[in-house]
Amino acid sequence: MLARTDLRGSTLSTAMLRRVLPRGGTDIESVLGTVTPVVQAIRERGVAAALDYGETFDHVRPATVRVPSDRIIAARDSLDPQVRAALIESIDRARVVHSAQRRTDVRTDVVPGGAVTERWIPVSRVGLYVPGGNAVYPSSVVMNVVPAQEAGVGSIVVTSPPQADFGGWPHPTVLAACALLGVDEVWAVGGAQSIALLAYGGTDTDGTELEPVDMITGPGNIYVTAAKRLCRSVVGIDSEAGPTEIAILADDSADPAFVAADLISQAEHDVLAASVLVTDSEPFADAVEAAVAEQVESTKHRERVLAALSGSQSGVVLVDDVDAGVDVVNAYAAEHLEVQTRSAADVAARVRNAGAVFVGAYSPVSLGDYCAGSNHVLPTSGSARYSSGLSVQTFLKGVHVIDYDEQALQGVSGHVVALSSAEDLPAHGDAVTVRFGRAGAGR
Ligand code: HSO
Ligand code: ZN
Repeated sequence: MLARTDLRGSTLSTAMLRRVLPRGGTDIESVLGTVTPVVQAIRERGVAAALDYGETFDHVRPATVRVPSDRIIAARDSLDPQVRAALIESIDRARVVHSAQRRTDVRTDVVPGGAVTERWIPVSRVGLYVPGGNAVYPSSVVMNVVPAQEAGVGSIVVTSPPQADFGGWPHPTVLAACALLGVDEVWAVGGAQSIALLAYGGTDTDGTELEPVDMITGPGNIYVTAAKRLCRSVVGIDSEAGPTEIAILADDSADPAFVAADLISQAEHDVLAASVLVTDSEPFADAVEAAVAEQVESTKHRERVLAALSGSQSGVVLVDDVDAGVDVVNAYAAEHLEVQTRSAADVAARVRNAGAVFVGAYSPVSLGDYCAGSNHVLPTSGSARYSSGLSVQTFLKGVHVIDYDEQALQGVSGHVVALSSAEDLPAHGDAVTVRFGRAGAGR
């Protein structure tokens, strides 16, 4: 079911590789017409409009947008003990990794009396969207909240669709994850309306204010992504995430059953998910195909997985050798890249473009999805060529603080004046020379 692209014997440029490699695409433009009036309505009518849309799309209208805190506590207290233990482990590991990412302010003495300090200031208020839909994602709560908290973000709100099955509140496992993380502000609102409400704020049905946020993170479907694009001018947006992707670079030393299971694992997310195997061994590719065919029969979401694996975004790419495979995966820039080859760590060290790299037979993507300590919010659709996954850095703003004394300014004043003249902006030069009693010297 995995289509094959045979690149053996060909030397292709990166641009050509990008054209021939399997890749999906979501057409955000195509839903902008649907989403624009939603964003507009939330802007004008706030909560009332959000609840109206929720009634249409989620078939439920919660009493208030803000989830009462006793609901959140109750969800935590009735959480399955095994899930609770797993979430706590996931949070602890993520905290260890993300707390190590914290940055310190850096002061540079450029000249005596002239210093530039780079200060790292957390975003004040962040909104995290947690989707409903195909799956419930308490793990995404962890992956978004932990770096924000470790960055020092003071105010965090989680939004998630109201669920008719749970009394109009978000899924209890999502609420429980919030409680375990110490997040007590959760809004029961989903989809595009959720993004717009985070961006513009509103007044809840009981009169309490829902404060707008400074930045929105979190995954979502095409409508959520379109709403993020439309709200970009008023609020910071982490990224426009596309369907999830796994690429596996493997040689014949890998276990076909492991590789097949990993390809299936990410295909489970979405019919548009991409699973791509890059290998230099045709017999190995055949063995993986056979293992996929066998495993897919007993997998719970068989139809979804089959649709994803047989889509044009998935496939097997045959290459001459592992070196050529490295070129292919660098051109592809997968969200997740597994390296299951001989000397996997050495091969992985040559990867330049990937959201995250999973080394060897015992670092599957699903470890990273939940419990490696790494973040699972990663760049999709080839954007790993120029962007990174979610981290503490995502929630920090670098601010240069410039502190020169009189002598240090005077020492460089001639250069400032020369550059201001060259740009025909003499008032810039004057703003320096005025301090030394030579106003107008820059003209
Ligand atoms: N693989 C997804 C994250 C996820 N998997 C959440 C399971 N739950 C995108 O990195
Ligand atoms: Zn996953």
